[in-house]
Amino acid sequence: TDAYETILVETRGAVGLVTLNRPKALNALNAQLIRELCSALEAFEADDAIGAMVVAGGEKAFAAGADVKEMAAKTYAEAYLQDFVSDWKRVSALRKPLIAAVAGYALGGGCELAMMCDIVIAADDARFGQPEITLGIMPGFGGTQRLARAVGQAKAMDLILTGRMMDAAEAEGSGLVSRVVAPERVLDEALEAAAKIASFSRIAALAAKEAVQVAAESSLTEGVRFERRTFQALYATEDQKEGMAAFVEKRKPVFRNR
Ligand code: CO8
Repeated sequence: TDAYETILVETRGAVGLVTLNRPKALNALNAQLIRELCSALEAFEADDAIGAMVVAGGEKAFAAGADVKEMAAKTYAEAYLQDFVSDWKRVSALRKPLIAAVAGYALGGGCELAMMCDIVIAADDARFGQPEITLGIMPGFGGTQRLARAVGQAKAMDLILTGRMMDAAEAEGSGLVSRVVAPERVLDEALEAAAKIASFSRIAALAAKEAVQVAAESSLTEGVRFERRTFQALYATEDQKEGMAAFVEKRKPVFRNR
């Protein structure tokens, strides 16, 4: 982890924290940062001591988008042959819960990164948008799809076609954001939520995340079927026995992730 140059990586108990750290460029997401972020998150994913992860930015920006200076000269042939931005699949493939702590700008790829997280905690000064159209392009890492699912077609079209930003209140009201807090609270709020998640049965947490994700990609009947089978499967875990025994015995459960 000492080798990372564009991110800071630390653990807080059972929570893995990655802080984007290119403040002079408002955390613009260049290829190195994307590589380092994916590696750090995958290392937490593989670490049995970690139950949930937080990705945070700085005070002024979560991330102001893909690095425009790095992308400016790219040709279609390069973009196609390098499968440009496909690295991002690694973030959405994570099975452990991932929380975004967003203060300041979350634009373009920064907004798309936030939308790849399972919970978005925003400071009341956060601003979200997909300004790609102002650069002669369009969102490239899921923005058209995830924003439309999160906030509906009417608002997604408005944001993507005009490039305007929305503030935290509008983002919360339209379903993009889970919670809005004061800027000085945003990181702690995210870390506390992650610590809470990490304190539960890991099997239950991963299964619940997976089931909610299925909702975006299936019919109601198929989704409910997946949920029911997954729910039933949890009765095969020791953690279910422990969680319910602890409730009945009025004590705290000790989950062992088995
Ligand atoms: N790329 C590269 N550098 C950036 C970026 C960016 N996206 N955003 C800000 N910076 C740099 C600025 O160039 C400036 O550097 P310098 O001091 O060397 O001139 C520094 O950060 C500070 O920025 P500003 O001086 O502009 O700060 P302001 O407070 O005046 O403005 C804004 C803040 C409004 C956020 C402004 O910086 C801005 O509009 N940034 C660009 C926002 C944008 O268009 N983002 C979308 C980028 S395209 C994209 O994300 C495509 C996604 C496709 C998928 C790929 C996923 C990674």
